[in-house]
Amino acid sequence: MSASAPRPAVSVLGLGLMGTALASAFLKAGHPVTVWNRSHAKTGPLAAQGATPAAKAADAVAASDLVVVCLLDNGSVREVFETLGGRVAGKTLANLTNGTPQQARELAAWAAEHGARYLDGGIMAVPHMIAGPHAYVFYSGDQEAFETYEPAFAALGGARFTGTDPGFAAVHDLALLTGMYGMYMGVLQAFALARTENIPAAGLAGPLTEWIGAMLTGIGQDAEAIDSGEHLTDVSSIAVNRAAIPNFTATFRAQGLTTAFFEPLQELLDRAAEDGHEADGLSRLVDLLGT
Ligand code: FVH
Repeated sequence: MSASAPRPAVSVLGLGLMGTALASAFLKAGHPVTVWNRSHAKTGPLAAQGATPAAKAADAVAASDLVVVCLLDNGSVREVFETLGGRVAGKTLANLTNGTPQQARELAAWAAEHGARYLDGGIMAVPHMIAGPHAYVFYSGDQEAFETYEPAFAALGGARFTGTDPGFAAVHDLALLTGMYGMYMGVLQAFALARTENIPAAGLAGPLTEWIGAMLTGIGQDAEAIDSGEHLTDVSSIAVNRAAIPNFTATFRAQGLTTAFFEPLQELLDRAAEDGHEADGLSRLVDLLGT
């Protein structure tokens, strides 16, 4: 977008922590912004920044061709969409609410039935990161709509189109958040163990951060193994990890902590070993995660 081109108007539905950050970023980038929230009081701070508050979702939708939606969940989105009905015709709905691929496909079908273009999105940022260098959003769905509004989406951070299947952004979002939740669960267990021996969390934070950072450098190698099916390792085998896990369960039990975190991992390692994969790396376990 050239410096002199007018910025398209954007309406933001949902002014929770994230919706407020999104609306504020659009305002700062020079877009005319209309905002709506179920509890009207939340429009106040954005109105003070220059946004136009709308009393009804339908009024906000009427104000802009691009409608960005960020609500608690896709059940709420569906409820709000149902109140709008045919008033979304001709609009682009960019729904950045966390949800499932199936919900995204259903909302895209609903939008198509009502004459709107639909983009689903997964926000890879927390509110204070929005518009900063590390924030980006996965999008999927109507490619023409994405290309039309890509310069506007740049106000939020990076914009990564993952495909025309509306469910793809949610798949990417959920995959990355799965990695995050796995990390958090591990970190919480680490703090819990340290606390049983009066090691303060602050004392563990530095080494834990360094260690997790070092381990993250292996993700690319794991990806190559998973895509090629070649899991033989010169780093750390199924056999050695299988031998180590009982040390964790024994220690956690002895310290009065639950061992539930380790049980699924132990079960996967046992199955991999029984299937003859003791010399493979942990990437092999991906093959055992089917239901
Ligand atoms: N906050 C974060 O760090 C994450 C980062 C990644 C993306 N997530 C997802 O973004 C969605 C919104 O999250 P949020 O943090 O803004 O959530 P809240 O501050 O709790 O705001 C929720 C808004 O949803 C409105 N709302 C709830 N139910 C309904 C409904 N039935 N009809 C209409 N609006 C509804 C709520 O309105 P109100 O309670 O203020 O009246 C808020 O505007 C979410 O999917 C995250 O997973 C955020």
